[in-house]
Amino acid sequence: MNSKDVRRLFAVSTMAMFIFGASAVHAQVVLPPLIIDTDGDGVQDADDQCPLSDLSTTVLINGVNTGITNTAANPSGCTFADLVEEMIDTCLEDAKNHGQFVSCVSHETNILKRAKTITGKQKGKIQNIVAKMR
Ligand SMILES: [Ca+2]
Repeated sequence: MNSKDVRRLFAVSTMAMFIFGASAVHAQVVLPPLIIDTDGDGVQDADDQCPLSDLSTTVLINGVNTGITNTAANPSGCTFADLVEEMIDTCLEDAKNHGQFVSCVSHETNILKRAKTITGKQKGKIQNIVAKMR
């Protein structure tokens, strides 16, 4: 290899490094974003307002079956059982005694009945279970 060939090889190598080198050196494997859906309800945790949804077939309150059919998760990732649990928890937190707790749940279930989310019979079942809670 004479000096002309060396210069040509150097020029070609430099050009190749310029064209391909930078991208080759910095090439990274781009993985698809990791999608985590802890409760398997189809709403990924990042968007799930209830990441540990209750996916039972019926709504349970304090372990007692209301007989009310649970729903699949809504677009926010919450089932009807999740919403009932949240209602019960909120009433428990806000009430100073059992009477206030029962009154709170009664008020909330009246709203659910007016919105036709539950029937009058289902409202009665929830209120009956809650009245017996200690
Ligand atoms: Ca969920």
